Formats: sequence, structure tokens, C-alpha cells
Amino acid sequence: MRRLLAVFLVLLCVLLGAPAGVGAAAHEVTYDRYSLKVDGERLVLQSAEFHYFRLPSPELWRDVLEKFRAAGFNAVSIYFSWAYHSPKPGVYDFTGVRDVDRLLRTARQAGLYVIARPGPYINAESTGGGLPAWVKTVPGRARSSAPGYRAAYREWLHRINPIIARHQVTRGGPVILYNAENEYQVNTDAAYMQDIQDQARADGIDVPITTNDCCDAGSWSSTWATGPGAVQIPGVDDYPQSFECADPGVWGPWGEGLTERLRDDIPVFAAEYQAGAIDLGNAGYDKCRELTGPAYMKYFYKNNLVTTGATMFSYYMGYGGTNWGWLAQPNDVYTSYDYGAAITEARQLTPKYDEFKRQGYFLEAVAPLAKTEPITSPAAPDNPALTTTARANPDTGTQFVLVKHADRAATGTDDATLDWAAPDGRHRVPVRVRGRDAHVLVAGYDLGGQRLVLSTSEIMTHALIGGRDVAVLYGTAGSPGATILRYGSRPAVKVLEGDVRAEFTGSDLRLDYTHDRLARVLVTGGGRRPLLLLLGTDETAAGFWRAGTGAGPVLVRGTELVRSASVSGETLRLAADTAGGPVEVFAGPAVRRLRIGAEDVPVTRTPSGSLVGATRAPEPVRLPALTAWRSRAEAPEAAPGFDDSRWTAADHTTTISPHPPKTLPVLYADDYGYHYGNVWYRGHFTAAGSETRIDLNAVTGLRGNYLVWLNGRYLGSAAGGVEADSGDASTPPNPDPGPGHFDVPPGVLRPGADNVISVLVANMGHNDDWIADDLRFKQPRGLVAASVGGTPISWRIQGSPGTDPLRGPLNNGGLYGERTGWHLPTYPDKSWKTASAELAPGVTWLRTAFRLDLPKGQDAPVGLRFGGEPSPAYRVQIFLNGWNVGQYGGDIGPQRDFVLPAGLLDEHGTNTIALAVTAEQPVTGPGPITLFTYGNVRTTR
Ligand code: IPT
Repeated sequence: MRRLLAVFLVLLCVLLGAPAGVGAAAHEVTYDRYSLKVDGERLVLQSAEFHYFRLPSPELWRDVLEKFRAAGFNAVSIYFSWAYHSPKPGVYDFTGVRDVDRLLRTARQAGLYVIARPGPYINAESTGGGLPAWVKTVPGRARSSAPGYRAAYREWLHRINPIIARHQVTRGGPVILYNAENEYQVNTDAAYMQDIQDQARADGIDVPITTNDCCDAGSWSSTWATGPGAVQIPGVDDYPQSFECADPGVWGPWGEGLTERLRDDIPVFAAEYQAGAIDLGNAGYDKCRELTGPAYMKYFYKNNLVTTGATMFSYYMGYGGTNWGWLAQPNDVYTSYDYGAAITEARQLTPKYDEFKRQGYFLEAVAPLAKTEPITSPAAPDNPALTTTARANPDTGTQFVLVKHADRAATGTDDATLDWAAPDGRHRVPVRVRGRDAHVLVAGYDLGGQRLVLSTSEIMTHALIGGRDVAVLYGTAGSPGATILRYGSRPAVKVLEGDVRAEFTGSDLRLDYTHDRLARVLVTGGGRRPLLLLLGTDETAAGFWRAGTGAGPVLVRGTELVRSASVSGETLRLAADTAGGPVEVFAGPAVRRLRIGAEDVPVTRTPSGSLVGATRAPEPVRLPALTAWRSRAEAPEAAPGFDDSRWTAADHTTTISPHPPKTLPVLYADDYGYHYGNVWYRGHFTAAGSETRIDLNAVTGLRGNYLVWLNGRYLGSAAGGVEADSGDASTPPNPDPGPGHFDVPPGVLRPGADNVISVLVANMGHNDDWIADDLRFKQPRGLVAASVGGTPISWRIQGSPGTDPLRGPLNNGGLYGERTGWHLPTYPDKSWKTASAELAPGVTWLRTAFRLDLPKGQDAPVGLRFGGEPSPAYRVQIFLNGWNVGQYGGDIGPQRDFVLPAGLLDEHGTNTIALAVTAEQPVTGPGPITLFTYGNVRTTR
């Protein structure tokens, strides 16, 4: 019946002209102990993580997802952040940058399956771990089946699930798996875990449900394998390189990184496998990229593939993005969430991307990988420094042999001869392994119309193009390689390029060579269709792009990227990024012309049968200098006469927070509905005249601070606390900031009259709830204690007055300038004075505008750079056309460059930068501030 329905839907799609590829029709998702299957076809799931909420520019989602697909990923894993969509109970927004329908459509168009991860809890170093801050005021432990929390998370699930449901593979969409909760192994509330799944099923989720277990393959897979809470396909998170990027030379400090087999009836699933790192030690993301670079990827990913036989991989992160607005979880990250990922925050491809491409193309091309069992290694090295591990496909006999160092920490290069009992015969072949490298070698494989006996080169990809097999094999530059192919009779061998020795004995053609640039060998006859063998190095292999067309696959080299390809008549059209220089395409003989984007590229045919031409270099990009800064100081709230009568009275005497207040009234910002960004407090008291000191305590999350005025006189600042309950300065050692003691200067008090304490408190974001104990997550923000002698104080509080409908709940806090629109591009700043470099304590705004007209048809991501040394005495909130794109300052993190993403940035118009600078003391402001580009290519983006 299901089959019939599927056939019907296929026909319907054909009739309606729906595109081919992922999601053209309804499909069935099943699985067994080896792999997932779509309509019975085995699939190696190669996924990487992407957070749309960290790229507030829907037009760039397509760019990133196309880059994923072009690296051989066939899936994207997506957290959905509840906090990003919901400013308050009952209010949800799925429009504009929050349009997840568009996101899922885009994923499908890019040809990617989706692992949908709506939490409710997601962690992800995002504010509250994805829980909206209003959940802090909901009674009952978060991440449990407590009724208050249950009502809250069901509200979210019933909004997000129906959107996900209509994009499932089973309805012709891309969603192939649904991830319930996140690393919930530390908790034992099975009813909660079960309810998430019951809600999902009730909302129409019918793809397999998965969850990601952390650290020590926990409860939901084993203890709870059959009971309430158990999911269908649990997976495991692995971060073998840790998060200490300052020491990128370390090698697996957190273990071998081998994904455990959790159950016998499901595939091995690496649900989150480390592909970058948070920058815990402020080393900068380039170091994180080094820590998790190509060497790590080669060794750990290949080891995992062959040793555990995993067929489901999801790499965290494929693209990290930006903690714009108040999205960051303050204790782990700063504005950039680049993550040292394969694709940088500014969407640039790195050497890590090349390695993903080499591995991803292999997984996609070599089908027997989807069903393997471990075997005793058939290939013995004669050098004990090297070792081999192997698996084989039980149906085809294809062997996969992993060659690596016996000592995983070894750094030297070792040669060996492998004595390999391959399915088609025994051979002695040379291998060379550098330290911290690994190779997956294949034997007994039907490579298209060829029979690969074995090779000591790795397979990148192969394709049937114009009636012949074209295969790309590769190895470390300078290392020896041997490839043996089987023929019915002696074939003709023509070495078109490079130094390759060929020998035919019995039925085997043996090719010996050194991996060097790109050798080309054409083999014809021998009872098989022709083979063009391309033998490259890691580097030359990475230069190849593969794309499908209606006329079969094509291979391309010399472009920066290939997004898609199509053939019409004699013309191959590429949607590609180019940077000038030679381009080569391997397409069928019918193809005689090449068109890249809107340009015809003249081509000639090579002896390899390929076409070569040249692409034009992109036009240079000229950026304006940022001049004509205007400024205006604010903080009228500090003045005693400021009218705060419309502010919210902060007069609660109780709170549901698990952290009891130290003084009353309760001053926790969340309790008054102010959840994100800065908050102002004004405390009125009738002075006795004897008060000498104001004692305050504020909790802000890491890197936060607060500033204090009395009757308009600035008293100073203090660092905000990170723990609500250790603020007692009298019990040393007190490791925690938070408490601040401010002496009342002589002559400032007005005895018998109204006196006003004004306090500006930063809220750096909300703690996550990783261990699900509520204490971290429900830690308050804002003032947690305030006293001036024993004199009673009556308080008012003001934060962000409402949610910006375009930019969402996390864009703004309650600075005066934010409340009056000084960050917005339309704000008339003509009356502001020319900015001076010297800043007074308090908040000063700086604004400037600039025009851009970037060359059309090019992608040149623009950034804002702060030169000079940042001072710990100021912090800067950066607004681009009203969008809060980040924070800069000596205490904020190592970041100096901020991405200004296209979409928020008008690449052909006027843009406004507004900086809100909060200074703790008189200080020279930030600068020099310049625009720069991260890259420049011609594109069809
Ligand atoms: C794992 C989380 O699931 C993910 O959300 C993110 O926080 C990641 O870590 C780190 O960047 S938790 C890890 C301790 C396995």
C-alpha cells in the first residue's frame, strides 16, 4: 500500500514538474543494524551541523547549504532554538530570519536531508541552552515533567513540530530524523523524554526519532532501551580533541573518539562528532581550526569509520556562524561562533573543507561502505610501526583496510609493504603513512564497470561519464602508490600525463607510481568499458568538484566551488564560484561548450577528453573609509530628575527562582519580564544623612559588569557575578565577582530628601542547563542585592521596552539609545556632534554611514575591524543597520573582526554603523575602525 502511494506521489511530482533529488516524492525511511535506508536503498548519512539562528540572513542559508552539498555532505543537522522564536509565553515568530519553513525548503533545494533537532533543550552554547528566558519564571524544574515546564515546552513543540512534520522525507521533504532533547543522559525523567516523543508523533512526526547521548553512551540507549523514553536510533556525541584551542598539538586528550555501537538492531550513529571547538581559553578560532584540522580529521574520522563501522555521521559544526544579539551563552563563547569549522563564519572554505570533500565523496561513491562487518585484517604491514584494521561488505566481499600508526601519537613517517590477501588474489604493495594520518584502502570493488583488485591510493570518487569510468584516486604527495585492476584480456594502457609504470600479468593490470600532481592513465579494451584514471595528491584531489546533471555526473576542477550543473544540448552550465585561472571539466563527448554563471568560457578539448578554458579574475573590491563619526552621550537615567514613573515597579517580595534574594525586594530582571541585554535600575530612598556606603551585587554572566551613580554622580563600576549564591565578600576566598561596595562621596547625599541610585547592569545572556538541575539555568540576571545602610529603597526597573518585530527578541536590551532608536538606520543623527576620541564614564553612541557598491555577481564578504588595543574599560555593542552584530572590548574576548553579513549589509546602498560604548572610566574610545573583505570570488550565489 505504502509502495503504491509512493509510486502515485512520484507520478504526481513528475506531472507537477517537481525537481529531482531529495524530496521529489514521498519516501519511506527504515533502518537495520547497518544503515538507514530510503525506499530500501542503503545510505551512509554524512551530515554537518548548521544553526540558521546564527546566520540572520536567509539568502545566505542557501550559500552555506550549497557549500555543504558540494563537499559531499548529504545531510544537515539543525538545532531549532526555542528562545529565538519566543519572546514571551504564547508568542512565537517564524517570519523573516526566523522563517524555518524557508530554511527547510532551502535544504531540500540544496539536495540535503535534515536531522531536525528542536530540543526543547539544545545547549549549543546558546542563551539558556535554547530555553527562552521566560522559562526561568515558570515553576517546576526545566527539562523535567513538572507541570509548569511541561505546559511551556508543549507550547513550543506544537508550534515547531507541525513545520518540521510537513518537510519530512515521508511527505516529500528533507527531514529524515527527529532528535528528541539533547544529551539527556544525566537525567532520569523518563516521562519527560517519552512525552517529547509522544508530542512529536501526535504532531505528525513519523521519521525515526533519535537522541544524542553524551560522553559515556548513557541511559536512553541501554538502560532505557525498551522502556519509556527510549528512542529508535540513539547516537553518541564525541569530542576527542577537547575545547582547549591554545594547545592545538594535543592528540585526542578525550580519548580515541570511537563511536560505540549502542544496540544490535540499529546503525552506529555518531550524532555529534567534533569538527571544531568552542574557544574556551580565548585562543582565537584559527587555533581551534588547527586543533581540529585535516590531520585530526583524517585520523579520527577514518579510524571511526573503519573501527566502529558507523554509517551515520553528523559533524559539529559544519558552519558555526555568529552569536549576534544576545544569543551567546556567556560562560563559553563570545560573539563569533566560527567554531574553527570547515566553513568560516564569513563563509570561506578552508583546508578542513577539502578533507571533508575527500572523505564525503568517497562515502558517497563507494556503496559497499553502507553495510560492513569487522574482519581480521587481510593486509599485514612488514613495519611494526604501522598497523591495519579492516571491515568487509558481507554481500560484495569488498574490503576496507585502515592503515595507520600503531602508536596513535607517533609523528614520524613510516613505509611498509602490505602483504594483502585481497578477495581477487594476494599482492605485496607499498604504503607510506605520515604521523597522525590514516588511509582507508579498498580491495575487491566493482568500481563502475571496472574491477578494482586493490589500491594503496585512496578513492575520492568515480563516475560514469560519456561511456567511460572516470576515477579520482589520491595519496600523500611523494608517497608510493599501487593500483591493481582486473581484466579479461590485456587492455591498452596509455599514460597521458605523469610517471606511471604499467604491468599486465595473468589477468591483473598493475600500475605503480609516486603520488605527484595529477597523473592520467587511459585504459581501454580488456573486455571492459574505458577507464580514465586520475591519480592525484591530497591537494590535487581536493581541487575536483562533482555535480550531477540530467545527463549524468560531471567532474570539474579549477573553480572555487561548484554549486550545481546542468547540460543542455552542447552546453555544460555550471553554477560555480571562480577566482580566475584555468578550469577543466570532465563531461560527455556531446558537451562542447562551457557556461559558468552568465559567462561563456571558451574551451578546447584535451587528450584526456576533458575541456579546458580559463575563468576571469574577479573585479577588485574597493571599500570606503569610515569617517564622519558623530556621537552623543546618553544615560539620562543617571540624573536624579529623570522621570522613571512609567518604569516597572520592582517590588516583588517572592520569586520562584531557586536562588533566594539576599535583600528585598526581589530585583531579578527576568521576574519583571526584562530578559535580554542591559537593564536600568533606579532606587529612591530618603537619606538619613548618615549613609556612607552603597552595597550592591549583580549577576550578569561571565564578562558582564555594572555601573553605579548616586544623584547623578558616577560612583564607579564592578564586574558582574557568574554565581548567584557565592557573593558574600566576607567569607574569603571569594572567587566570584558580583559584590560591589561604593562609598558615598561627601556632599552628594541630600538628607531628608529623595535620593536616587542609578544602576546599569549588563546581561550577557543566560546560562545553559546542561546538567538539568535548574540551578545554572535559573540563575538570576540583574541586581541580586542592594542596600544603603538600613535605609529602605524603592526600586524601578527598565529593560528593552518590546521585541523588534524584524530583528527579534534577542536584538536589544534597555539602553536609553536602544529605547529611543539610536541604533536604527533611520534615526536622524544630524544634530549629533563630531565624535571625539575621549569618552566619559557611562554610555556614548557613535554613528556613521557609508555607501557600498560591490561588483555585481561577486561574493566578497565584508567585515568590521577594530584596530589598536581594546581597553578593558569599555565594551562596545555593534549595530549594523539596527542589527546587533556583536560585542567588542578588552574584557569581552579575543575578537577584533566582526562579520557584516550580506542581507543585513546592503551591498549596493547606504549602511549605518551605530556603536554603543559603555565606559567604566574616562577612556580613549575604540579605533581605528575599518572595513575589510574576507575573500572575493565571482559567484552565482
Ligand atoms: C555538546 C552539545 O550537545 C552541543 O550542543 C554543544 O554544546 C557541543 O557539545 C559543544 O560545542 S555537549 C559536549 C560536552 C559533548
